Amino acid sequence: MNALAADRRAYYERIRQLSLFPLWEQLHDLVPQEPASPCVPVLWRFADVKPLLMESAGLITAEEAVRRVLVLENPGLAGRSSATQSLYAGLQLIMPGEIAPAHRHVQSALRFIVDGRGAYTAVDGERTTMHPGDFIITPAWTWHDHGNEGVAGESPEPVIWLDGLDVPLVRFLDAGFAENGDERTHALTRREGTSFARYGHNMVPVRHLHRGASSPIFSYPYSRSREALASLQQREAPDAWEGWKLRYVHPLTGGAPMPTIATYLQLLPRGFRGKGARATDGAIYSVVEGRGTAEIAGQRLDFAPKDTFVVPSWATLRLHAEQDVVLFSYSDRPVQEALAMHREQRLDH
Ligand code: 1HN
Repeated sequence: MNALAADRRAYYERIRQLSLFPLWEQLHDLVPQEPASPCVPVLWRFADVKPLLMESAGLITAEEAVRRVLVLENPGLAGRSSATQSLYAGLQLIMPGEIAPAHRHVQSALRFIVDGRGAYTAVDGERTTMHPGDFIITPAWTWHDHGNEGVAGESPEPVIWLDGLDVPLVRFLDAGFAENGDERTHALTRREGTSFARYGHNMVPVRHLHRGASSPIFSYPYSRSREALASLQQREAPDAWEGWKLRYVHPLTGGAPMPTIATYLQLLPRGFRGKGARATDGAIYSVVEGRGTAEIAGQRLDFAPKDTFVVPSWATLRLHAEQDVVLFSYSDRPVQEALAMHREQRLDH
């Protein structure tokens, strides 16, 4: 070490006593030329996770666990309960007859129903029956509880859904509050289907209009979203990057259903070989239908229905479909757009 380097070292040591350090040693990491996320591409096969989730039902009840969930933690973000830097993902199991008790929190949540029938979630006084492929929201600070009463006339089934929350984002902002309900279930104040009747048909009530940052629609049923994609498939050519891709909307604003999370459903036709694209919003994908491959930053992940995978920020994604493929996905794009920092780039191969 020359004299100058030794002087610098000694100086750094001295100023560290006062919680100071020289920016010039860190500047390149603090202001990268492009996103350099520690988040990595990763896929969880449902065939691997389901048996482990079922095993957990023998170890703990939903009631004791409060939420019986296996967290899908990105290996690049170990110990942080995060799928991407801003978003959380987990697979939640509710067995027939169980209740996951009422609570509310500042974190916004989505449920994407993956497996099984007969469960419901109650949000802000209204119950919604869950069907595979339904996209359900739990807006910030709304009371919610879940249960599984089964389908009349059918044998009871375990029900599994993907939870998506803005947990890491809220933690980053140190803005989290939560409360447990006094009762196991929160009182119902509206009959099932009321919100969808009011807001789910390209119409809204003339009086008593909902005012809120989150959508007044709690459930976006798969049957309706899937029908829209099937109809587009018969009418127009797919986009070369993403097939037919639709965004779920807050019916009163046209924006995302919740302020922090955007959600999408897309269809890729059998044999589709998508061109590459990247975006600053990393995303979590849930495979609804079909097998295919996601090539993410050069890594090939073969997916099957009910699998979950993560595309990190600014990683190039190419999608290939062996069969007709339907993908649900969510990201923090509304946050990046509100802050005027969202970017995407489409490659021509
Ligand atoms: C939560 O409240 C639920 O209500 C699921 O079902 C997963 C993960 C982290 C924090 C809160 C739920 C959650 C969660």
